[in-house]
Amino acid sequence: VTDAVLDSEQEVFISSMNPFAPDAASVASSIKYHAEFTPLFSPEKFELPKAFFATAQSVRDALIMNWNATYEYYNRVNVKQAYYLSMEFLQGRALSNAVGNLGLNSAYGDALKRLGFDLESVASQEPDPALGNGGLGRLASCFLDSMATLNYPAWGYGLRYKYGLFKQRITKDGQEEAAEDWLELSNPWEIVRNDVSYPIKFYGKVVFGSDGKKRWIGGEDIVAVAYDVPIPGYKTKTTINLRLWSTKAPSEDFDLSSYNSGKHTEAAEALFNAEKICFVLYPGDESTEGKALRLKQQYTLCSASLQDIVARFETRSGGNVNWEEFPEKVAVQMNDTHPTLCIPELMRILMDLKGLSWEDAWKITQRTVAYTNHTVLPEALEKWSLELMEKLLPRHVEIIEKIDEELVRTIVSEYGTADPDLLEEKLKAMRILENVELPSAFADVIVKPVNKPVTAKDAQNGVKAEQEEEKTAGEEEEDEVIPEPTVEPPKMVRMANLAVVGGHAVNGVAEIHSEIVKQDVFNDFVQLWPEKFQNKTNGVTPRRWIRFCNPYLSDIITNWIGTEDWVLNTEKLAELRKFADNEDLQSEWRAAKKKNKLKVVSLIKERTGYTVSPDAMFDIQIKRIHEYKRQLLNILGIVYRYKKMKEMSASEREKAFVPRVCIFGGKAFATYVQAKRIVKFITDVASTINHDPEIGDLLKVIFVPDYNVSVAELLIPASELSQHISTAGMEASGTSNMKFSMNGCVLIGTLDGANVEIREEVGEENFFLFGAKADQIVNLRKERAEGKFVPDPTFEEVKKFVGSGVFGSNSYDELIGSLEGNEGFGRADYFLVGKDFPSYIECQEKVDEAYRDQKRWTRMSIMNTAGSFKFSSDRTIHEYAKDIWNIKQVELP
Ligand code: GL9
Repeated sequence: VTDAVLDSEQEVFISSMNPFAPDAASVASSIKYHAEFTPLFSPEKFELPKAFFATAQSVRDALIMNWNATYEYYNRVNVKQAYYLSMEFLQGRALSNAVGNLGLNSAYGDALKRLGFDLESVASQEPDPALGNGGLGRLASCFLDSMATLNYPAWGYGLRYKYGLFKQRITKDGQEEAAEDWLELSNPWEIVRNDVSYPIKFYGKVVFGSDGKKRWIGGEDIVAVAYDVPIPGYKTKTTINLRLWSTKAPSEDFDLSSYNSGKHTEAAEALFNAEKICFVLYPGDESTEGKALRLKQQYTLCSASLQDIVARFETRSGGNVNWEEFPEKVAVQMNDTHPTLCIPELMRILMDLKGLSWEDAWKITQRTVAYTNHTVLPEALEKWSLELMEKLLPRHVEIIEKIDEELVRTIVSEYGTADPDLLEEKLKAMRILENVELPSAFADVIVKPVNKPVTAKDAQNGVKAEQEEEKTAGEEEEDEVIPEPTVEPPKMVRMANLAVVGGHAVNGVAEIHSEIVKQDVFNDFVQLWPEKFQNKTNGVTPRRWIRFCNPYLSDIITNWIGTEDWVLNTEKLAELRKFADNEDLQSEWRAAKKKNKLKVVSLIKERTGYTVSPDAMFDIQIKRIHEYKRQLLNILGIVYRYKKMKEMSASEREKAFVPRVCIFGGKAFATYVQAKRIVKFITDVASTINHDPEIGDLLKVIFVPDYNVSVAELLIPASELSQHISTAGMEASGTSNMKFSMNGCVLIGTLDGANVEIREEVGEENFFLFGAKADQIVNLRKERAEGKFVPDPTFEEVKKFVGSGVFGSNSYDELIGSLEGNEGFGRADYFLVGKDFPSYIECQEKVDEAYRDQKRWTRMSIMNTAGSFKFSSDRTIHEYAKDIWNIKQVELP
């Protein structure tokens, strides 16, 4: 910026920029400066979208100063740094969060007032970046906030998708998806780093170089370019980095002569091929092309990030590189199996590019990487076709084969050959390569064939068939009668097994989940390496999820416990317990809830057209639509309630039921047919009940379209009851349960995921528990499939009611059929909706009873906030730092 464009006020702002103390006047001049000189909109008018961009640019100035200082300091002190690699970061809007973390709320609030705006409406102009699908991506973003806040030297690495998670529209046919062009008006928070880019290769072949070393040559070359997003900590100068990669073709790949001869599409083919890798978050992967694209995405993330990490390690070593020190300077955390290619990629870099031996490279790799498992659903434990991977990443397959061979050696030496059945079982469960011949060195060690032949049809359906089988377990095997020629089953690479073998730590995300991981999913590995397995119960950032999204409640908490320290030390929230029955606190508490509910009343009106009463209980279930999360149980409970209401007189009804607004939100994966049927069913039920004049405010059902982080920030503070009702053992943790509880919402839930620990912390009397326990599920499913299960009459009644056509001509056969026993649509109620239905209904009656006594309810609400100290992501990050990454906090001077 030249002096000519700086007016005097701007100069004052830049030179006196203490991010903790600029006054409204200097902030206003900085916003005006950006409105004039950051050329995104017409210079004449200062209107809303432009006001947002100018404000964001001005905040960015403050962020960049701290971000540079942090970067420079880490380089100088050369401490060990952790890198969180994730295919997803569900960041949500950044403006209020950045202003809040910098402690600049009143400066920006006042400055914008001077310019004729208010901070809240300016902030609401920001597109909500959704580079994630749900809990896993949002967790990554909460972790970044905690890393920065706690002054941990740590970065995030991800991909910069051009289109984020789809926009959801609700029509009379249910959910429709549209592309989410979050970059349309540009992204003020990112800094494109044309100086930071790396070559990425696909396809090609492996040859021996003249030095006798392996070389990966030929194929398709693309370039990954870094886009940096500064992540500010709360009340600290530390501003860490989220580095997102975007892909492009090397500039020489544009074929100018083809272009000039009129072949425009062909000329630009290489460009498109490279750029399409980062077009969308989770491209549909039913097709082979889709699978290849997803694998390319994963490899791009791993390769670019590791090249970058290695380059920084070399720079920081100052020309004196000692590779053995690598794990003392670098920790890499793999967020689920998606970045598992880190393992062969680090091996490749160390051996092929840096000249290390296999043994040295393996030791370094294992000590560097660690793996977090986020789900036990078999369809989410990724497997890649060996054939596809061999084509796309031939050198990595060689490395994986060798890792598999070493693993076979370990297994054989551990279990011996005396009991071939045992050995076969172990190899089958643990090998990285599935349906692949044993390495030649072991060919005669094992007498039995490791892989059973399957039918051609099975082979064709590959993993898909296996996943479907898991999803729809209980289904009769139909194709046994027709004899078919047997063929080789598909050869697969099991990424979870690779992650367990290649990393030094494996963790689950809640106590019960980590137990299931140990007892069930990776039990064979636990027997070999018990020391690898850990638990790290998830957490959420109390900055975004109370302090900023719920200012009314935050002020009350601060007043009653006498300090705002609780935002950093959530254990202080426990002090609220002693005031739980205090009438003054109780009435302030209720008033705050009411104010938050009023905001949601407007949101509902605006998004759905329905008018709801702020005096009714707000009962919320917001999460991805999935059968295991059992939105179907919730809506059938509502249907049952409605049926009972219809059977009563008006006065009976009013006595029997507490008025409720039942709110749903969430997206169904575009090709998940059953989940989309659930969305459609909820909206059909809503439209019948909401238009029933007899029912009025006693019951309203709302599906809030296009659920995202910003919507959650409005709904959670307004919630009174929230539903976390997954089939026990299936939700690894859940994180919205923590957000709700923090905001004084009472939970109804099963003993699943983090619910178990939340209930322990807030007290069982402040949690509505129902349903089967995780250790009963296998047996219950078996009984169900054997026809031994006798459904409760209430369940039969509700299904019949739905079938009678009250909710429109659609009979919902596929939906309700999935809840039947071992016939009908073949789902045999895998998620045990029928089993848990009566206990759910009974529990909901207890909820009504508790809510009628507002003193009791408010006490329960306060006890939830007071008991939520454990669920801060600060606690989680401290545990990762100490037990897995071995990194230390470093405060900037
Ligand atoms: C998930 C689990 O299902 C959740 O229970 C868990 O809280 C989060 C974070 O650990 O991870 N795993 C997973 O694949 N998703 C999760 O939410 N799914 C999405 O993010 C869509």
